[in-house]
Amino acid sequence: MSAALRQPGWYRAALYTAIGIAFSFGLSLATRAAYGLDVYKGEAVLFIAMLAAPLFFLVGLGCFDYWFRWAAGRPTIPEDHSGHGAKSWKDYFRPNTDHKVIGIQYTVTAFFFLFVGGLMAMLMRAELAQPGRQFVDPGEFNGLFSVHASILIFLFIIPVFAGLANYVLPLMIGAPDMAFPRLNALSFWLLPVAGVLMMSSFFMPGGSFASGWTAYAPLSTTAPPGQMAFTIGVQFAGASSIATALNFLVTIITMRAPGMSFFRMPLLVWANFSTSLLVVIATPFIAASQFFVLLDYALGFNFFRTAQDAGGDVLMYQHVFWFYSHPAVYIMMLPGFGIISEVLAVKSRKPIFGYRMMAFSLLAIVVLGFTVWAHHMFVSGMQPWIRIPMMVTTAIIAVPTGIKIFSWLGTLWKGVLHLDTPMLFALGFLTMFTLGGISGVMLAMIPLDIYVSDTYFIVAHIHYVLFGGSLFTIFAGVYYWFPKMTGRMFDERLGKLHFWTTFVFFNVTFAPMHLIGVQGMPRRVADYADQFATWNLVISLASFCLGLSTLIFAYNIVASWRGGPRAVSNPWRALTLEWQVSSPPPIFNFDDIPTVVGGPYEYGVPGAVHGVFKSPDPAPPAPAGGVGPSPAQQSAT
Ligand code: HEM
Ligand SMILES: [Cu+2]
Repeated sequence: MSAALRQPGWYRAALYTAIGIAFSFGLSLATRAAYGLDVYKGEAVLFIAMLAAPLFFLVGLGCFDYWFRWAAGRPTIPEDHSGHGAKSWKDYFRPNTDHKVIGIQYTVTAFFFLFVGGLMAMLMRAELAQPGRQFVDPGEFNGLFSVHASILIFLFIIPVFAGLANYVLPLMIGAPDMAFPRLNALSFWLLPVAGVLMMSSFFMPGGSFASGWTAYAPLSTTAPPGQMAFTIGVQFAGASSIATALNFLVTIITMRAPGMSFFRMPLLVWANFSTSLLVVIATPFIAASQFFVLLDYALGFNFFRTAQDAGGDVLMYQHVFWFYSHPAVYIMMLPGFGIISEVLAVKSRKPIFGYRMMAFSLLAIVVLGFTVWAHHMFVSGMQPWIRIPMMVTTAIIAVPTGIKIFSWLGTLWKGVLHLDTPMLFALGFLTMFTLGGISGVMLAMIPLDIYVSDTYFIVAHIHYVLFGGSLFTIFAGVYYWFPKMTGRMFDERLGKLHFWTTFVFFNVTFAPMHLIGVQGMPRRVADYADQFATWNLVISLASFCLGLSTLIFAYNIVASWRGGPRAVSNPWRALTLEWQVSSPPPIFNFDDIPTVVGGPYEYGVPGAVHGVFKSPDPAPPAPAGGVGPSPAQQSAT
């Protein structure tokens, strides 16, 4: 037992978590005693524990062992490559530095949060099925929609894209791993911490955080302590995405295979390159805003507090928050754009129409994404003139997005379409995201925005974009790379059933929300006027069916992973590099170093090749279990 407690792993993590709690308890008591305050204050202990315990947990788990030894000048233990790759399902429950294992850990964890967040949505819809009070009181309802939205944004969409890219991106550029494998593992393990914090807020005194995922001050600086579960949880999730983004940037810039110039990179790589730029520039802003809230809340600073002439400025919170959160909507869109480009080109056997414009439009979105934040504040009392430039830039950002839509349509045009599951989700994405984009352009117009602000029209828009947009691309991507990741084929009939049930019930759930929104049903309410009763019942019933449809997906994935037919290395006859190796790929991705000789999408062009593989003559063989550093590891240390 004591040996198990010294080794990094779950036992040591439990021990260190306990130490972390004891430490925060002691720190709080000692500091309060030193300042002559009441020695015990539950809230103070809780806050320090929320910060300290997760960090102790990560140390115990072994996330920092290597760096601690290195910092102390002691001999570091080089990554033991016998731990690379996963041999049984148990290997997914400990830190691993293989990008393929991390990719799956990320993706599965994120889907776990999708189901948690989805259950909360079902509870909300149960409450909203009829006017009046059914299951939860208004306070609990506020908690439900806040945690629902926060979990789905910070712990599902953003990380699941990082997970999929983690798996396929190094393969696509011909690299043996990510640039910083240890940092990669740490990025993943920060996520469960954030998730546990957010979900545990339901058990905190005063209830879960209930200020919405936007956590506007001064609501958030005066809420019960559960609010800190958001404030601190977001810090962990944000640190995770910043670390991953840096990892992607360095990997893409420095680890491309010979011949892989920027304009030979698959668009998925371009998409993650752009997203990572957005993440490293924007995410520090939300980190700062939540840090200020924490200081206001716990220590009585006055960034946002205006009470008793503290001198704070609440409007400032909104500016800083949206300076992150508008770019964040593209953090939630661009990786999906990449997935769709892969799927559409392969499944219509056509080169991507306007490949370079596709890449440039991604970069244009990165830049323009920072110029529009105040369109979220049209009704919040800014200088009226600021609204005009914000309306204009918001309309302009639709241009690069439009370029992408038309390029995809151009790719489909006269293609040989293979309407299987990934393709159906890609086409579903195209239509649904376009509708979400149109309601977005409508919302950019100040007069309309003022009219529908805080109504169900917003809820409709947000779900067309995030569910019909992001989630459809995620499904497309999971089905598309499923054979590569698991070595198995999924059940095509169940996949199609999943698509059609999702598509139909998605529209029945969210389309009527436009209507009741324009008619004046306010958002974020647990109860509503009788005139909206019929539509709300329809919406609730459809949303339950929509919830059930994801069970088809879950069943298909689990059953096919365990017992589906074996996948060949390239079931879709795709050209990009990840399909040129076995399914699943060898431990270090490539037995022979690939050389890239052409574009990634030359489908239908006779004799076109993207990459060729040749053995690098008598050079050292690829490292096998436990001996010698891999190229990835050399660059990591
Ligand atoms: C079964 C599907 C879903 C249903 C029935 C559902 C339902 C709801 C409801 C009732 C709200 C509260 C609306 C309000 O009054 O503000 C909400 C908010 C929200 N949902 Fe969902 N949701 C679903 C799926 C998703 C997914 C997949 C995502 C993202 C991936 C998502 C993201 C959000 C966000 C960001 C908000 C907050 C909107 C805001 O108020 O700013 N939802 N959802
Ligand atoms: Cu925005």
